[in-house]
Amino acid sequence: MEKFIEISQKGNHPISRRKLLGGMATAAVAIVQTANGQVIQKSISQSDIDPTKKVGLGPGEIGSRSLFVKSVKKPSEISSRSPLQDFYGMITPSDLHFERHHAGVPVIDPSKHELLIHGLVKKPMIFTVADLKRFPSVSRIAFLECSGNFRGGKEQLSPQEICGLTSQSEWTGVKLSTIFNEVGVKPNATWFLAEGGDAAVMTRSIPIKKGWDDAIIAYAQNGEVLRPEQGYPIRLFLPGWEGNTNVKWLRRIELSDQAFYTREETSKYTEPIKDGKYRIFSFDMDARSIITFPSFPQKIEKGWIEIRGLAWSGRGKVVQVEVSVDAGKSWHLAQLNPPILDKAHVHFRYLWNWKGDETEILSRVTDETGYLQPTLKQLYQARGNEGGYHMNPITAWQIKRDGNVLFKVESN
Ligand SMILES: Nc1nc2c(c(=O)[nH]1)N[C@H]1C(S)=C(S)[C@@H](COP(=O)(O)O)O[C@H]1N2
Ligand SMILES: [Mo]
Repeated sequence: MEKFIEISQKGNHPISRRKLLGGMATAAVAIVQTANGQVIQKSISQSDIDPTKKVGLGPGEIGSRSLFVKSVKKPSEISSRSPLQDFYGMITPSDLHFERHHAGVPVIDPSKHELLIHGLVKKPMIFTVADLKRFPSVSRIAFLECSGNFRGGKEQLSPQEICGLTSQSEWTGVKLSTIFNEVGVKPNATWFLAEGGDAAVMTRSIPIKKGWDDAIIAYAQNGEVLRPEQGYPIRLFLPGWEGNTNVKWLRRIELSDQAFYTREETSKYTEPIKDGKYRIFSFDMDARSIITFPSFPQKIEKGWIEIRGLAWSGRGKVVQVEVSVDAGKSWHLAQLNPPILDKAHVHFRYLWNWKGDETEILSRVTDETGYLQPTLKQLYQARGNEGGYHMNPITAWQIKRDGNVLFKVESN
């Protein structure tokens, strides 16, 4: 405001206070209407942080996030979760991809890293990372989700805390089938072992069919080489399959005529089902959806709200997402934002006019196999309530009268 007076007086025309205020309304102050209908006076230049008054920082070697953005993964000792509630669209920024390491992130020099392929093959071979990059490349956008991706038990949980062990990237690499053709798979090979070069020496048995179908030896993610946390320099990527089978820091593949029954697939990554039985090799990630806005710890105001969320299926495409704004009594079709890709997170939205009443909002997805996302009760009925892996229940949010949003804890 002071600056404005200075400028006005430069021309040496004495001006009245009235004229000055009138002038300000056109030059430095605007009368505007806010989205909720209030009419206010808005100063156009905010003198203390006016970015038009000072040349900003020059270009950098790598980009950075705005100082005003506080999106973080909040790591625990064994994992860190994607802040799903902060995302727009379908891609997870690489630095916000969830992480799950069984023995930390190894430091691997790509010029020394090798992939050995042996067992039931005609020609056992070793590939360097450079060798792998000489084969025809493929890229595909798909999610990666840990099968331990569920947390509940209290109302103060965000989407990140409930199911932030899922993320989506564009993965680039060479098809495993291309490499299979190179080494020549023997006809009696039915499984292969994938082994990682970390301190956990993660090993998993994978049916050979998945290797021929759509497995990728990935060396890049979202346009750049893999991040160390995601398996640099190479990882196995199995679209739609439980995170654990996507072996990072991949160093060995052994083809066999049977499964290997490794530690990870026997002591872990098996789920209790009824009557004291367990199921093993449950690879497909079941369809799931979650509303990410509004969600805890956000607060909403009355009026039109775009309910937003993510839906995905490890068995194919999402065909529909339904949203309920009356605690599950009635369901409405949500809009799916294209592209709707196979085994990929899809962004959905549903317009809702919140009148201020207490209610619950929920989403449920159906995938192309006809599978409908179950309730927690249904999951417990089918498998007993020991919890375990592959929990994909419908998530409900309680909307309080004051606009606060809380996770709906369900009893078994
Ligand atoms: N070598 C190796 N591969 C691994 C793991 C590991 O600890 N070591 N963790 C697995 C688990 S349990 C999951 S959920 C995914 C996580 O992948 P991300 O950290 O890239 O999100 O990698 C899998 N691959
Ligand atoms: Mo996992």
